[in-house]
Amino acid sequence: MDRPEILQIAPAMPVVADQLAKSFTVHRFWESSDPDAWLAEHGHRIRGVAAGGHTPVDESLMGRLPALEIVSSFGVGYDQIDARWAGEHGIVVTNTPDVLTEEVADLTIGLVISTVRRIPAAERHLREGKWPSGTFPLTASLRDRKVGILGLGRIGKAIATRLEAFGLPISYHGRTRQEGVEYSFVADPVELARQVNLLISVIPGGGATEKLVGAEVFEALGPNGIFINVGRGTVVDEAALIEALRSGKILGAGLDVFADEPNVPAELAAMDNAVLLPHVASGTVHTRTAMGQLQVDNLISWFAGRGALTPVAETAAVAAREKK
Ligand code: NAP
Ligand code: 8YV
Repeated sequence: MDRPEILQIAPAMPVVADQLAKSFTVHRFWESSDPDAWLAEHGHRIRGVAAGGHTPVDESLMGRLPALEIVSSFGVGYDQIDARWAGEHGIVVTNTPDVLTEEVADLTIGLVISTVRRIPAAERHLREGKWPSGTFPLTASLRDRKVGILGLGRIGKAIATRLEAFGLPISYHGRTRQEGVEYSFVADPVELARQVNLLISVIPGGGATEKLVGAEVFEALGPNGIFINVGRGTVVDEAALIEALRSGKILGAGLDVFADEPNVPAELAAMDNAVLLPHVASGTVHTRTAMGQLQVDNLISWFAGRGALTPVAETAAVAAREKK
């Protein structure tokens, strides 16, 4: 039987690339010198897409793949994929939930402490030979913090569990109240920021959340406030964040994600009250391997007629309909 033809749109870890090559005929799309001509000639044979975490998969690509059945993505966030369009056109989109939850929550705690206790600045103080001429200044503390979580989903809950162990009170905002949690729900993000002084954003990107965290939120968070973002950079109005950090409207920020990755505003990079990471929250060998395995398993399961393992909400109906 013919092996399904897959379009791999971005380079992948060897564990992914090797397994794809064993089960499918793989086309390395990013290496094409003329993508339009390639799609016109070969697009009709493509039945699956292996998507990277950041390369867009939109109507202009999927619309030229008439036999496309499934887009399997690497990452839990899928704002780079037009999943609604896919669902409306009978295409399943899968992501990699759960396997990265604990890893991302661990890194978030590291970022929280680094930001509040200024660990990178303290280390620079030592490495730059400044210790003999002066002790590092006293910092803010976690001891007087109230935590607000924007997006109490899988990762938000794992962050909350960890911060509970630190003895900190927790409240949250999302579109809906979460079942089975005792943290207090706040219906408005600005009101949540007003009630806390450590605000952690872990909501998905996309049109619905664009610049949800802006000047009003920072004003409400206040001059002792710390803002952490491990969700998506597009959720934040970066100009407003820079202004809030520059003017002392908030105390500090810890960011793993940015609006235009890998480009980080020079103003942010120059700020001593911001801790900046290059989108590494899931970036361990253990967890990236698990994510890659789930991406491959979704494709294998689909083409073996066993259905998609982790379809996203917008395409869940297609996945259920097509399961043989
Ligand atoms: P999840 O379980 O789907 O949780 C997302 C949460 O966001 C839900 O509680 C949801 O609650 C809330 N939400 C969604 N849309 C919202 C809106 N318009 N306004 C307010 N709240 C909204 O997803 P997850 O597994 O926790 O992952 C969350 C996100 O983290 C991903 O989408 C990704 O962008 C990001 N992420 C980043 C990294 C990294 O490396 N930095 C790694 C993994 C994930 P309601 O439905 O009640 O609104
Ligand atoms: C990945 C992420 O780094 O899963 C997500 O949503 O943001 C990260 O785990 C990224 O998607 C892979 O490039």
